[in-house]
Amino acid sequence: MRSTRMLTAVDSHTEGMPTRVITGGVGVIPGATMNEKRLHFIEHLDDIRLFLMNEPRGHPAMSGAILQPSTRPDAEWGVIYIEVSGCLPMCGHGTIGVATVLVETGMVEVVEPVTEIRLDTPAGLVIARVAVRDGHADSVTIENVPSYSVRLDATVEVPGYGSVPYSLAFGGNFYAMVDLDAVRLEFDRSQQREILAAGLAIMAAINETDPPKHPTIDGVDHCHHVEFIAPGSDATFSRHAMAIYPGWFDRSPCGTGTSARMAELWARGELALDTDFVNESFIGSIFVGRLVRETTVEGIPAVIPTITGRAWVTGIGQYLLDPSDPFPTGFQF
Ligand code: PYC
Repeated sequence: MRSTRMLTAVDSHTEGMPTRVITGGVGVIPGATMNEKRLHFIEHLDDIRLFLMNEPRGHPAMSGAILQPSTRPDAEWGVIYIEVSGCLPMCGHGTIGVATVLVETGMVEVVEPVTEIRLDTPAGLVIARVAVRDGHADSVTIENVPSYSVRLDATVEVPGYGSVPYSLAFGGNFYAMVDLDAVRLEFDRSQQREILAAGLAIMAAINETDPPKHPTIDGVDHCHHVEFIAPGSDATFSRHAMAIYPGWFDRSPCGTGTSARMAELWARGELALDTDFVNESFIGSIFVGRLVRETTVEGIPAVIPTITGRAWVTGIGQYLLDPSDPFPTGFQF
C-alpha cells in the first residue's frame, strides 16, 4: 500500500446528515483567526476538501469538519467546515457532529450530565453543550452566532419562475426563505429535481441582483441556501426542503438555516425568546431551536439561537492517496 496523504477521520451523522470529522493529517492551517484560516484554506488547501468530499471518498451531499487548534483563549478547539459546496463560515449539523465526536473519542474532558465545549468557528464563538449519559453523547445543544433578518417580504425576478417572494436572514450562513407554494411545487421528495432547480435559480437571481454581505465576517457575501417552507408551517413547527448550491439537499434540519428562520420569525414578531421552534428536514428529522437573548450585529437587531439535535458516530477511517490514483481530488458525477 502506497500513500502520499493520510488523513484520519471519525465519521458521524447528525439527524441524517454526514459530518466527517478530520482529527489528524492536515496540520495547522495558517491564520490568526479561524476565518483567516478558512480563507487561507480556500485559497491554498482546497484540494484537501475536494479529496475528502468528492466521489469516491465522499458523495454529492458530503460534509465534514477539520479540527484545528483554537485561535482564541476562550475556546478549546477550532473548526473549519468543509462541504461539496465549499467552506462554510458555520454549520449547525457539523458542530453537533464535532461535539459528539469530541466527547465519544475522549478528545475533551467528559463531564456528566453536561459537557460544555467552546468552539472557535470562522463565524465566531459557538458553545456546544453535550448531554452525556454513561459516556454516550445523547444530544447536543449549540449556542450559535448572532443571527439577524436581512430583508422581509422582498421579491426577485427569477427566469422561468417570474417574480418570487422571499425573505433573507443570516444564521451562520445566508438563507433565502421561500414558500414552496410560490414556486407551485409540493413538499414531496418525488419533486426533488424540480425543487432543486427552483432553488438554484432563486439563489442565482439573488446573487446577481442583490447579494447579501456580512458586515464583519470577510468573504461571507452570497446566498447558497434556499429554505423552501412547506405549507402548514408556522412559528412553532415548520417543515422545509433545504436546497444548497451546487445541487443537493440538507438531510438534517440545518442548524444555521433553523437559526436564520428563527431570526426571521423574531423580526416579524412571531417568535418570542425562550420559545421552542421545531424544524423538520426533508427526511423527517428534527432540530429544536430557541432564541435565548437579543444582541446586535453592527447596529442590526439580532438574536442568539440555540439548536438541539443528535449525532451518531458511524465509522473511523484513514483516507489515503495512492500516487498513481488518477483522481487525486476526486470527481463530481
Ligand atoms: O446544519 O447549518 C447546518 C448546515 C449547513 C449546510 C448543511 N447543514
